[in-house]
Amino acid sequence: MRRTARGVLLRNWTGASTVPSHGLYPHQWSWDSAFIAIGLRHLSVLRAQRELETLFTAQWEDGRVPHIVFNPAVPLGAYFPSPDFWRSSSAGAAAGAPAATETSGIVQPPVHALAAWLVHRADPETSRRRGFLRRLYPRLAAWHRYLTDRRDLGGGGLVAAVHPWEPGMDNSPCWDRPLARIEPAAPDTFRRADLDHGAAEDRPTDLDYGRYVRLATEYRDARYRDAEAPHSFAVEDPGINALLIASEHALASIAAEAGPPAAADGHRERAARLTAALLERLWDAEAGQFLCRDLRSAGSGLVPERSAAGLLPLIVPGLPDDVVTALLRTATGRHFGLGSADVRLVPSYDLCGEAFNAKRYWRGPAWFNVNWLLERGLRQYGREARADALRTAILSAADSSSLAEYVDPHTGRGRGARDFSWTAALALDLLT
Ligand code: 9YW
Repeated sequence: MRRTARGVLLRNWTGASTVPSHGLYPHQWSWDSAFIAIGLRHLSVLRAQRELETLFTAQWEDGRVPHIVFNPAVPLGAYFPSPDFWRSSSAGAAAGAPAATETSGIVQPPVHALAAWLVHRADPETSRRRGFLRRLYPRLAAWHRYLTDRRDLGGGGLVAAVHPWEPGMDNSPCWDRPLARIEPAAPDTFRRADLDHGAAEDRPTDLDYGRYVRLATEYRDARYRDAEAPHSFAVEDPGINALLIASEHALASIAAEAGPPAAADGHRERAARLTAALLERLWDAEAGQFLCRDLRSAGSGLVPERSAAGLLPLIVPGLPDDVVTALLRTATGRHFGLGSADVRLVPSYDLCGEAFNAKRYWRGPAWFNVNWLLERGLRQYGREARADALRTAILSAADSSSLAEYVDPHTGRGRGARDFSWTAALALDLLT
């Protein structure tokens, strides 16, 4: 297993970063790289550092870290939307997009400071010798500042996603309502490349894609300036915000090690403020989990759909006991089935939800990054036996599915791409 996972990471390395999967995703993805670095640190600390450094060379001057950094050697038709769609170097110039590298203009969850800290810890000596954290710290701080300053669209102290791709869970049923208001782009104005590699029944629908394209076009046409963009999709997602908080804690440790030491307190305070806002705005005691808030609905209400993103705050330190207890009850209950005989891994979406589909991407299948985060959260809250069982289940599903992109949560059968980088990386991490 260890050998297989290493082999995948070696083959998916392109010289300065790692592709999520050669066929389906032939560029560099933001949160993938963070998870990949967490695994790569067990294989080569230098590569793990490089993975993050490469991503951050594509950071925009406004602090945003784009969700895709395009590899210029890959033909345009290999992935959609391609650089000629995003046009970052021209349309993004006002927001400070790099001139020499093409990127997307949206973001993904901020797992990077957490990853950087874990990479540092794997070999502090090499990290210090190379000035890894010293160089990365200001970039990570600017990245978090972009999110907290420019993306607090609801004014309540949380970060809003402006596109369903931003929380990294493209077609989650949580987006169905907010997306229903979006007029899809005409199907003949774009060509999907994902269907060349994946089965249509496993992927988002054409209607979904029409809406993704419309929203991305609107943002691009506003030159990626958050103050001016219409942002007709604006959702506070518990996953993004929980990862930001975990990363803000990591940033405090990074600042203490390699930044201005006084900054550490500022990061801890920011983490505390974000945690309070998360509890205040997204916790639903009746549901026993965190929900998404749709900022564009009348009354800007919580979305009554259970996504696994609503369990991810388990990685946030210092949650009140009653919240942790309720989250565990929900995770182990009928909606997510953690630890029950007929559920192999925690699904991306409510097993009892109307929209549940065991095959279709983020509408049911179990994903390895989500389960890895939950394993970490369980351990943080002292649920060692549950964490051990989940670790075993993750490793067994990773192995039997040939390191699949995602699996059927009931059977563990692999779906989507195989030899998927973050599956390999996170399995390697759990093995070490
Ligand atoms: C796409 C690369 C990315 C992940 C996302 C996942 C998918 C891209 O693949 O989005 O084309 O749909 O949803 O989380 O980062 O692995």
